[in-house]
Amino acid sequence: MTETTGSAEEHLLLSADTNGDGKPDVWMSDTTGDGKADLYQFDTTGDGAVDVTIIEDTSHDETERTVLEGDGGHPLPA
Ligand SMILES: [Ca+2]
Ligand SMILES: [Ca+2]
Repeated sequence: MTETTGSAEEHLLLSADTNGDGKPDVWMSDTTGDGKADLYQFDTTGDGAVDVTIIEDTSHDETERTVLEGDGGHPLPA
């Protein structure tokens, strides 16, 4: 596992290749430093670039997920 580009407070926990083309398309990162993933990024188009970014806020009783970028899982029109 290699550290990707990103700010110092953003730690990549896991990346996965879900469609078998050798390029990761799912990334899980910890932005709060507690060791638990709270930033999820997905490449829905298979070009290796992130299309959907979801951040998770676990500071409340109910986990809140906010889509920062993209539409939550559907490929964006080219
Ligand atoms: Ca892939
Ligand atoms: Ca993409």
